Amino acid sequence: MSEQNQSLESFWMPFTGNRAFKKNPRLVARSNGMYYYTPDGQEILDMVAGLWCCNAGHGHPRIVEAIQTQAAEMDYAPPFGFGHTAAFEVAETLVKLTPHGMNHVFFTNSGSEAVDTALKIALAYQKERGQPSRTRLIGRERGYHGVGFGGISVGGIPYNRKQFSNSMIPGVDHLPHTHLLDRNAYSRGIPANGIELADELERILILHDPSNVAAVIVEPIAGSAGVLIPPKGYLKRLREICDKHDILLIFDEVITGFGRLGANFAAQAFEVTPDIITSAKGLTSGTVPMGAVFVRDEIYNEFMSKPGSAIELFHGYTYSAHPLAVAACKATQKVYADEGLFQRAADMAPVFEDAIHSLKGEPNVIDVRNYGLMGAVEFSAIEGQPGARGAEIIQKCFEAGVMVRVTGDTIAFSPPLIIEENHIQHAVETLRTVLRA
Ligand code: PXG
Repeated sequence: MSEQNQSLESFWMPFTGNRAFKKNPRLVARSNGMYYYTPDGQEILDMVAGLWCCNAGHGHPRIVEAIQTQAAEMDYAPPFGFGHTAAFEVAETLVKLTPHGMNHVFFTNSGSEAVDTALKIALAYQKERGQPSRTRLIGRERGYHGVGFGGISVGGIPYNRKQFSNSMIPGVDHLPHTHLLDRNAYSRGIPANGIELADELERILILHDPSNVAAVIVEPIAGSAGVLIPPKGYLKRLREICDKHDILLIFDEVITGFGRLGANFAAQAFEVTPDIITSAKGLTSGTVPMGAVFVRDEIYNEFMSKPGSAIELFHGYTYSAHPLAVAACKATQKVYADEGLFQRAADMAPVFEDAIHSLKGEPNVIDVRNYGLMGAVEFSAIEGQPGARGAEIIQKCFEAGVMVRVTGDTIAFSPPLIIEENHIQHAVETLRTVLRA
């Protein structure tokens, strides 16, 4: 074993083929603005915002300074039974970004924790309001809701479930996914076909009886599964069905929140208001781990309406509203607002759309799709080797100085919102060259 291989051995890497990676590592050492830099100084254009999270770009001086200052001022504050003022301040700032009537937020440290928190709030809420039979949860095929037991149970990525198939939480069902390649390939923005897939919710509800269902959870745009954009009218239809049967609707906005779609949240971009929004990633522009769960006032008020002053929700984390995360979040939100980055995402979206759709007709391309600053190019699989083409393409892109994300044979883009036109052209032309080679 070479010295380098030995030094990579101890870290059991997440969601990575460890053996393949350690034979051929893709290492980064530094980041700034739109770029990563490898240990030997090669510039890598970041077309995924790290992992869909660094929306303000890397190393923003105001965010860096806020974190440094906070580390010196107060390293940690206990959130159970104590508080620090900046946590309350940032909560007030954040709830102003949500749709009307969602004025309360619960802090976590990740998207996975946000999802499990949201599911627990939904279940506890149904009990609190006297509907204890509402225990079932409904997710969707190809959904990604993190890696907690709740998240993988409502999630719909087969590999993420297979190793744990006997340990899922009970009483979960799944909507069909909305990826209709044959009918919607090469859609620009919202695909025209497939609203009827939302009606599958009615069928599932008839099977289980709506009075047994607590909540439905979906990503407004499925990210991890390869940027699956909801068909026209689909999310509104889900909302209508949930309303009809008094069921909570949860939007998992871990990726779609904080400007990714050119709006605060997908809820506003698609004009559909859920009852609960989960978020993370762009919340702090990926700088310090943090997640947040926003709830409608009726939910919070239900918990607060009982007499007495006992604990209302038996849930929380040692690091909920960690001072470093709060400082990073405050600074990040200020940067987003002062630099108009959500509007910038909206302004750049058509440029991005035109650029990636120019890849139609390149070798093995079978679909291009986009919304806001999220996009994907899907390739035909090599026969008998699903995922092999995708893996090869990201490796070649990395060698050519562009970081993209792969899922199966789909390449995803989710760049920092500070992206400029020349970055978009460079990334697309690099991919084109890789495809033609
Ligand atoms: N919900 C959604 C919608 C996500 O995209 C999570 C929950 C979980 O967040 P944490 O912070 O626990 O990782 C995510 C995370 C990929 C990829 O390959 C996507 C995510 C994470 C890692 C990889 O596209 N999303």
